[in-house]
Amino acid sequence: MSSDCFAECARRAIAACRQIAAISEEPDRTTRRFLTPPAREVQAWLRGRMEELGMTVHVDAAGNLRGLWMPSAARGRRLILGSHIDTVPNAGAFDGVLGVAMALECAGIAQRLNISLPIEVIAFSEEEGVRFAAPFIGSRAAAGRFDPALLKLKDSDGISVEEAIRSFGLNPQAMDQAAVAEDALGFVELHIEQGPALEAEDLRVAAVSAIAGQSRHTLTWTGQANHAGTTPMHLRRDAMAGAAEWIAAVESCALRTEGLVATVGRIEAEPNTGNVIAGRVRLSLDARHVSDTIRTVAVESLLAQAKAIAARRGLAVEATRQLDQPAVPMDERLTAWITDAMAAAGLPEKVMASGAGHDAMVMAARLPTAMLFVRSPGGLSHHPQETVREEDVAAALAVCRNFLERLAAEVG
Ligand code: HGY
Ligand code: MN
Ligand code: MN
Repeated sequence: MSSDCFAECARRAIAACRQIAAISEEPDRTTRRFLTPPAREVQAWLRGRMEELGMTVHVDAAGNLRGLWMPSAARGRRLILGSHIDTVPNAGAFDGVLGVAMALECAGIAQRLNISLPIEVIAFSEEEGVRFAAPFIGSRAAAGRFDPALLKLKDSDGISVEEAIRSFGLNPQAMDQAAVAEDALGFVELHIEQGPALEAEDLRVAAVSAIAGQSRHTLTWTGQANHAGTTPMHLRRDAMAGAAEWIAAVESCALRTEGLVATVGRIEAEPNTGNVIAGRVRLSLDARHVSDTIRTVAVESLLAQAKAIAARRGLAVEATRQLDQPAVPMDERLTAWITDAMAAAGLPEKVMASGAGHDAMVMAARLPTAMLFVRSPGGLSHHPQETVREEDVAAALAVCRNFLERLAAEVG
């Protein structure tokens, strides 16, 4: 295949992402949560592309859309490619969806080159964890690691995961059938880097060595709501001031701990009005590091600091954990084949850790798993100006072609 062919495939993948970005819960920005109506529209759009590729298509009990191309000459063991189609609020067009669009291009490239390798493409239903504060629902099911307790979680409208699955026309009791074939050759996730590293080195693509571990908590600070004008400062139990002191502590802990990132991205105050001292504040903690020990020690220290700040201020603080996801190394053999494929495409064999979480970190529990990153211009992601360059996507697809041929040759 010529470079023009890869450029054409890249243009098609980027155009798909931009069209899908317009399918949203909100009129003027991209927001697409787990099993909402826009998710069904995106599935219909992708199903069309899968059927054009001659794939057999189904939606599993967790709402993952799955297309399987089984070449007649193939003997059965498949490669699984994919990523997620849900988004954060006010998202960009490429986080997750580019991985699905590129996976479909890979299937087309394999067909064009008669690479006799069965390929299953999965569009995971839920990676971000926005609707139910529980990420990776789709890939947990695909990895055979679905926890039935997830079915009970409720969204802000009081709808449970179980009800959301049923109203999408799916059977939550069939979750076991969502697990991917255990004899699959492996899972590879194509994804934007979502950070500044590749741009800083002026590189188009990178393989991934490991995905950082993640801790996600919600902390609820409780004080005493009172009149902002009549309550003397020394008589206050101000939940907002206590939370603010802790948020500053979170930032300084991350600044002094090499490789740690920690974020308070969400805050809700009650009664959330200017002339009332906040009686209750609920906020999020997201902490990540490639070392699980450093991450867990830092989180424990931050939770202890929260208790100390609350005690000194006469507040109560309660922490609930949503996620304790260990760091996950990628499969060395698949990653070596990817870096070989990069070299064969004339690209530097860059390998880097991922600060962002991905479905790959869940799928790795079931299959040999690897990732290929595409540069994020401006290092921007989880933002409407998230973008990619056509020539980087084309380069990544040339790497994929080399990788597919290597995999087919290795499995014979
Ligand atoms: O938050 C993450 O790391 C991913 O984008 N869901
Ligand atoms: Mn994301
Ligand atoms: Mn993502």
